[in-house]
Amino acid sequence: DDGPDGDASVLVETRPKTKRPPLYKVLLLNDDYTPMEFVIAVLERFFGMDHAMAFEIMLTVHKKGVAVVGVFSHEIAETKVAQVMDFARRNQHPLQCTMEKE
Ligand code: TYC
Repeated sequence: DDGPDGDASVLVETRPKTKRPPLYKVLLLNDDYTPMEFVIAVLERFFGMDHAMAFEIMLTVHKKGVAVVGVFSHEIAETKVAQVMDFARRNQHPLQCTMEKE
């Protein structure tokens, strides 16, 4: 305590600070040219979705303009974005994939 003797032994926060790493949303963006089947293939190949889920998410992006396709650590999110961008470029589609902190 901090009595008249001047001993300022102050009790402080004892809760252990378990710092969790920040998570990142990976976003897929709509465009007018990438074929729907290609987007479905991307979601199956890089995000482990089955065909029905991939179709549903593709349609969401097509209708809304953007959708979150996964949430990952910074390193994994960066890898997913790079894989999608590289696959799209190699196939000459303008598909865009980005990430943002959650
Ligand atoms: N809008 C595209 C089309 O009509 C399909 C599409 C869906 C493209 C999702 C990109 O992220 C995307 N062919």
